[in-house]
Amino acid sequence: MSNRVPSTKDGTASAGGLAVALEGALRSHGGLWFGWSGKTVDRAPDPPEIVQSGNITFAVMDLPKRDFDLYYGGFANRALWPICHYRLDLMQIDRNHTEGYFRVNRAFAQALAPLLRPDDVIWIHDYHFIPLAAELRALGFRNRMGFFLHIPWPPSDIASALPAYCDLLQGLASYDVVGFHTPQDADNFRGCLIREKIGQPIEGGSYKVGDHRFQIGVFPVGIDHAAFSETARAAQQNPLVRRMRSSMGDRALIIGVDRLDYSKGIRERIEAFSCFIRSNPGFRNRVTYLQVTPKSRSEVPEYKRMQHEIAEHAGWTNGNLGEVDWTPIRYVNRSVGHRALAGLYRMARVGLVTPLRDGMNLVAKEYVAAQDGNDPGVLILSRFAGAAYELEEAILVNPYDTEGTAAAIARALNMSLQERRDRWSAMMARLQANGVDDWCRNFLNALASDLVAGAPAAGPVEPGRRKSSSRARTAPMPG
Ligand code: ADQ
Repeated sequence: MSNRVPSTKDGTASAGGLAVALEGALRSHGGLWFGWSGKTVDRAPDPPEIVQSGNITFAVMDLPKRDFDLYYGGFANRALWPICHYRLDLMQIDRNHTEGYFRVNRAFAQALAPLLRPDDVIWIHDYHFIPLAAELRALGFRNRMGFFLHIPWPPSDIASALPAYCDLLQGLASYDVVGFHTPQDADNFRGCLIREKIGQPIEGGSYKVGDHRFQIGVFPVGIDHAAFSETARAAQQNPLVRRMRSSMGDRALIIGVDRLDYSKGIRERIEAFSCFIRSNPGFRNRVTYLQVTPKSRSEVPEYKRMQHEIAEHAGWTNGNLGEVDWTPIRYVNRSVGHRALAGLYRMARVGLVTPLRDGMNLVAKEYVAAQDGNDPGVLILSRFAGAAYELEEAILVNPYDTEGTAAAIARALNMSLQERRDRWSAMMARLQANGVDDWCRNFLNALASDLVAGAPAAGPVEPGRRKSSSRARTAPMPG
């Protein structure tokens, strides 16, 4: 279950690594992928639209416009997102948003209920659906339910600013497994439970709330590194990549790729690049910084404001630093195809990934996977990205420290080939040891592990089982 579901038109997942991995996991078990259709309506929504593709059933439902605004544009993205990214200054507390979020979760649970079987293992993704397990349990479901949070979970002093904080914690405690990207996020969550006196820790890192036992786990998401490396190698012939190369002359490329989001630290990054040029005049007209940033969540006022601010800042910096034959920053507000993106990463001497806070950050991993091992570029990575736990051979920076990040850019551009190779090999080995398939498998194994131990829950889905049976019937109520 995820807020967005890959295109159901032809039943194929979108190109994103996560979607591909989840689709792979579903294909091997057979399963149902449920979520929002991406459409809002002005009336009560129809029952979920269902599309069968091989042994995967895609089911999506529309949302009333007002509900969507409250749940997604309101609570999810103006309370949960800023607070989970430690931005109390940007949170908005609004009772209508909170009430809408819980109501929409209840509606999703009610729409999902007739599609569920007693032996279904349910994996719910991300901050849009924290209360979903509790809603399903209230409807009587006893299935195994796991939750994975793709964004950070903050320390209790910050998390406790969340509206309906204890309901959210209780909601998370209703799952069988709650997964995070990093040990820090998991520790923060445990800290919240302890402080609010919700449940008690028991053996093996599990928790007990009443009669319910659940596990808190760390599952750092990986990428399909082999496919990404291959795409990057092949992308050298991509027309956009070739045009980019010829437009660069013999300048070195520094690349930043992010959705336009305040958590990504794009403004601070532009400032650090500008500081780097001012303090290293020898690099004037010898580097180009490409920032590829598709707009996102433009309906949320903070995002709209930020779009103007960053565009203005990039323009202002170019005006100040540039020359008639040199535009220091190329700032592009659009999405780039997967292949071209891989080719641009490979061309870039420096990957500048400096979020102020990030659950993981897949761009950092993609940049590493895209490099030519004989002559790799250098990753500069924020210590506040979850990826920093695994990619510690990157140049780690504090993105709030403009001069420090500027010095890291200079260091990256001056780094010897041997040091670049050593750092890259260590990071690549880490990517290979934890690919996206491992992430899926590890989570699903954890979710099934109590079953193996004989806990009183339904067994895992038998391969191919869902394919052969009709979805039109109503599942018997479990429990
Ligand atoms: P995001 O905040 O979306 O994900 P990230 O992990 O960096 O952040 O993933 C972005 C994806 O979008 C990457 O695969 C990247 O290639 C792609 N992308 C970004 N800009 C693009 C562009 N201009 N053109 C084309 N593709 C682009 C959330 C959390 C992260 C967590 C992921 C996965 O915020 O912390 O890593 O989920 O759990």
